Amino acid sequence: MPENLSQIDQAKANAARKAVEFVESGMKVGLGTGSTAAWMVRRLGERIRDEGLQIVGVPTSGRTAALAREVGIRVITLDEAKWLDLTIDGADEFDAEMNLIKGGGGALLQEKIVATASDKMIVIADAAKEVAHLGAFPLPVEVIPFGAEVTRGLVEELLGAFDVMGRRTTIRMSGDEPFRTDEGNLIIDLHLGRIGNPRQLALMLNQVPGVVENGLFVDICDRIVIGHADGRVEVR
Ligand code: ABF
Repeated sequence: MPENLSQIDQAKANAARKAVEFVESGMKVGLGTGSTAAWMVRRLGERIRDEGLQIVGVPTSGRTAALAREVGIRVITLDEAKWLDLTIDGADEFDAEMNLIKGGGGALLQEKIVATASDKMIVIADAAKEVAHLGAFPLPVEVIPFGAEVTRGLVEELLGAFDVMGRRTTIRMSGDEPFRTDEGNLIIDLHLGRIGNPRQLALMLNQVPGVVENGLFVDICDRIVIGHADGRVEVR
């Protein structure tokens, strides 16, 4: 591991290292996206090189696929794998019930499909991502480009029926252009402050035509490995 890491990067790297202990030879592993997941992918590469660990990986983004190949992980598609033993991925927020907000990195759609197609999902995160109530982190909603402003209006209308603190929405940008996901879709970020009922909101958002998926992960995560700033790693 490189020296001079910030405390937060050290915490992410420690959590990733611990989670990779759950990976065994023969497994088909879902590979998450983001800076914490990148530590996990690199650690898997080390185990392949040093211990002869034999796995195949299904990446959740183009970025992760490139890194996985670079570190020597055999990459296959989800359809080739059919089902996965384990997915390890980061998160933007998690609560005591292991509900998550994901998608700050824009890869929530593939992340949710891959995690759902896995026997187990382990989240890796630094302790700062734990919250009493989800929602301080803007909730990403992936929408198709056709009629995106109309879809956004329908989402705002829907929010009126929910126990949330704020209802502002923004289209995610990348410089002067709307951000595009790996599937060519757009992301609407919902600035909710606090989400009273994540399960219900997750279900209802996906009922809006034009919405492809949302970043609330409810009943998907089985275990969370938390890296603390003082070097401790906690497994829940
Ligand atoms: C992915 O990466 C996303 O779902 C989440 O948005 C993000 C977390 O990023 P990081 O690990 O860089 O904080 O897991």
